Amino acid sequence: MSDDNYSELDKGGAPRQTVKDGYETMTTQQGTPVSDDQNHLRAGARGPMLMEDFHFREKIFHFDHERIPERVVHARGYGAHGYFECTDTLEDITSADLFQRKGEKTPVFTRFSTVAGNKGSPDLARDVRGFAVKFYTKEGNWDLVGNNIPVFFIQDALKFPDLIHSAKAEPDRGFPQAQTAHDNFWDFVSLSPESMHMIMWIMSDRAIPRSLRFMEGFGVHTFRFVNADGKAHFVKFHWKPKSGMQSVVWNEALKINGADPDFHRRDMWDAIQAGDYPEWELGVQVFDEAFAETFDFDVLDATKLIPEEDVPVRIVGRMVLDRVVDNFFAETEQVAFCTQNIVPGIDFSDDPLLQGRNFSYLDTQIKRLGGPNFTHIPINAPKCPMRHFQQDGHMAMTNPKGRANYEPNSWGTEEGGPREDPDKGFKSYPQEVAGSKLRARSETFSDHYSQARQFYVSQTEIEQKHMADALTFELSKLKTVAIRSRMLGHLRHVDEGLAGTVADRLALELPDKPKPASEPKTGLKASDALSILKSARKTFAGRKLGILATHGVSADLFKALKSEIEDAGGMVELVAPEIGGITLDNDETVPADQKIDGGPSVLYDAVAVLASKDGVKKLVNDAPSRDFVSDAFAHCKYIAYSPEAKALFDNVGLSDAMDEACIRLEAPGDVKGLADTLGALRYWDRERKVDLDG
Ligand code: HDD
Repeated sequence: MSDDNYSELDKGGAPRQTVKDGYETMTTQQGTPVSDDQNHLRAGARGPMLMEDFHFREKIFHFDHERIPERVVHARGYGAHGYFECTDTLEDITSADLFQRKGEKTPVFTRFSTVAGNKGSPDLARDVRGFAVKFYTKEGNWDLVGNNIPVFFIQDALKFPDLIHSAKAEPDRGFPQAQTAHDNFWDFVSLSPESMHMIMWIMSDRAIPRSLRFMEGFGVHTFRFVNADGKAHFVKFHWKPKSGMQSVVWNEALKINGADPDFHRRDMWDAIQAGDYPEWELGVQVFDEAFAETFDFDVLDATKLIPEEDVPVRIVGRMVLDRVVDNFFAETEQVAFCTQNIVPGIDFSDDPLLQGRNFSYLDTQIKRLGGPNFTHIPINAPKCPMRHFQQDGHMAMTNPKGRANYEPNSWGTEEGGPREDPDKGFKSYPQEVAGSKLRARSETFSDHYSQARQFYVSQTEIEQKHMADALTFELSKLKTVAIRSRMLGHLRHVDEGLAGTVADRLALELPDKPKPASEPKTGLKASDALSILKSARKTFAGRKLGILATHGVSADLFKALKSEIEDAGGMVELVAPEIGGITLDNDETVPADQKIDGGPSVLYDAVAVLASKDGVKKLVNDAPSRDFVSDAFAHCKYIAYSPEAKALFDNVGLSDAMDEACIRLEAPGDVKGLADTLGALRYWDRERKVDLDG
């Protein structure tokens, strides 16, 4: 801003901007124009404050009340707007309006989150990610409040407070933040064998996604689809990312949390702003009572999934997120998801976790948003007509007109307000219900290990290694050795090899296996869909290459590299010793996106180092430049480099280690096909060589 924008100086000497500079008039919340927003009203220039200063009081009062309670779980989140497009109609299976017409779009708002950390915690915690979608359908809002993992820790909602208390910071010391690597969490789960399947998932790379754009989502529970004839099917919901799944490695996650704690939200914001809209396919697994009866597990048990090999996922639509929020608080913070929000054609099942959730979400919104009218907040309001006789309450914004606030009434169709629609109105599926009133867990929920094992054996060797690493890391943080040991007992039911590896690394004897509630099933087949790497889509689209470059590098090579990546739908950032950028060998200047201290290689999916002979001399002694290459190497990334840059690799001791994923670029032509190669995303063969526990 130029100094011309100041019309006068305050008495204190500070420049003052006023309406004379072309700005709009500032007012109080009451619309009263403000003459001075720099000094409160006082008795004499050096005297005490006067209570009558309504502008001061209003401004400070409002500031004092800016915060609302953060969500008790999933406090840290990031949301975006978009649409759902129906690509395959489901009219034979559900009457839900959004699935009736191919090509029709329904607006959505989606919020992703971590579970355990508070609002200000880092994005790359090892944690489940929330994946909550609000569909603004023509027949009301449908909230599909899921996670990026298809199963859950517990079977009964009554245990949710215990689970969450154990996972969050310990109550006496107030730490650790956003981590499960502490005694309370592992104490609880090791005493709750039903958690073992979920434990395998959170110890896998699913819990450290590279981007919110590169993860799957799941409705988790079994729901019901009901068609126009009242016939019901069971359904499970799946979100599949268009760009495929991708995760980081743990050492990288730790460093990203330091380099950019907002890594995931920034990535989402940047992608949408760049027009590279994140996209997922919506798939459904539809099955009937007959399948449910013959399936090995109870479909009402949220600690179990149905392998895609048993019931294929039918793709019925796609979700595109194409608009960032205008205001984070108004939209992302105030959005209120409720599992109870369903629409005609969709219904609940008797899953005891889902039934309990249906109470909790509405209840929590009242606390968080301050009253029963949170549905009047624009982000929560349906986009279809709303007509009812509910009235008043705190902050009522949309209020009925006329005298009718009850029914039946005698005021006729013009003034008498709305009435029920017996044909199209929501009807619960008329399921037969019988049984004694009791507190009990069905025996069909008692197998806690079989699917944990199935998940483990479905992984590639490198993914299994990551799980052993994660378990070792987490358990190594416990102060109580007995809890470590108890977990090893459970792991023996999952896989003896895994239990043995973790026991060795913790220097513990393997304990006896705990007695299972029911004998685990043997012989469940591996399911490829459960592995990130087996379902890889091999593309660099939507990924980012970080080029560390110095003055004097070849303009032709630099430009060829940039085009190769951008033409493949990737992004490129220039990292340079100075933020002013670099001058290429044709004297052209390119501004840097990051100064090297602020652009470590952990922020990129692959890296390149381009240096001139003189330039590289600077890099070899620079700690951030040295970390840039040694981290990229240790994190199994693809690394392209110009011949002059090799000195940097030699200097950090990598000269003999360079492998086929270190790609030498001598001339511009060498970049041809590089984007395809980088589509593999990591060169996992390297990992065993760079890891003590290899
Ligand atoms: Fe929950 C928030 C997902 C079990 C109680 N949950 C919340 C959010 C997600 C989930 C994504 C954040 C929504 C947003 O972005 O605003 N929760 C799940 C999944 C579960 C699950 C996939 C198991 C399948 N949750 C669960 C249980 C209970 C709750 C069993 C309680 C009985 N969850 C809540 C809550 C939250 C919440 C306390 C906190 C903030 C909010 O609701 O809006 O009501």
